[in-house]
Amino acid sequence: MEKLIITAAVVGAEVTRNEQPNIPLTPDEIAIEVEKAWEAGASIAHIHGRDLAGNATQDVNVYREIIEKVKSRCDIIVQVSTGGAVGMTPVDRIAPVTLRPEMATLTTGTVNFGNDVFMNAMDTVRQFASVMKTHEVRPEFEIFDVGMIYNALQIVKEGLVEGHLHFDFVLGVPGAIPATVQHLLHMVDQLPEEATWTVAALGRHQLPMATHAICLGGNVRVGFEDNIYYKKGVLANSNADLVARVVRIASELGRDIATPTEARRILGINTQ
Ligand code: KMH
Ligand code: ZN
Repeated sequence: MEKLIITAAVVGAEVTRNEQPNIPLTPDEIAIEVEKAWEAGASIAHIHGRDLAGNATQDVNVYREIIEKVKSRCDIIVQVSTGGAVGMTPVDRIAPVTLRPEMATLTTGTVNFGNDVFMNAMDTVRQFASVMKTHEVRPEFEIFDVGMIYNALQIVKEGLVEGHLHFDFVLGVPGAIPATVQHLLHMVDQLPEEATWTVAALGRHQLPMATHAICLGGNVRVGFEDNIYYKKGVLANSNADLVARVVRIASELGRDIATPTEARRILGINTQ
């Protein structure tokens, strides 16, 4: 099996400091939190921006500051969000890709998101893929339900995404596909043979689904964006604690952890 790529989704767009007092919000806090997650074994940092009030923003200047601060501390792969928060315009959402981070997320379909709708019409998906291609940013397909895999494969067929294909299965969002082993196996079955995949499961599903992914040869995303607890009723002290636990489980199961350099090779990220 390939080495395990761990993504740390340290901030997200939705979690507040009231809900998780240790969530990083400012660029400095995010960079420090990412460095700790990297030290614990993460090779990708999935990043969202927050403004001075702590609300989600896709402001290029905020992302620029975060990326510069992260890169001054560690060599982790920075993956910017193009999902942003529900209700943002496509123009705002795609803006951080112009900074040419190594990776960006690309959600390939519309889905209910709790009481909201996370809009991703195919025209928007195509436009985002095209901007990523122009800026040589490797997409990670964010897959909230099975049909989104086929939308991703469709834009690959259209030539809008080239090279290695990497999918992130986001399981357990209310309104999207639930976090079960049966659903995970079915989704993995739909992928082209050479594609790689990660599981990002929400809340109490994060740890069991991560463990399944380790066993199945997939990769793992943990962090406050998806889960703020360490165990039932106990908030996590840091994103790094969640990463460190995955490293320990992987070690017990005999799966080595990928460094960022190894993750770049596995994901076909251009290092020139
Ligand atoms: N905040 C969600 C609506 C992504 O980062 O690309 C979308 C999201 C996905 O978080
Ligand atoms: Zn995100």
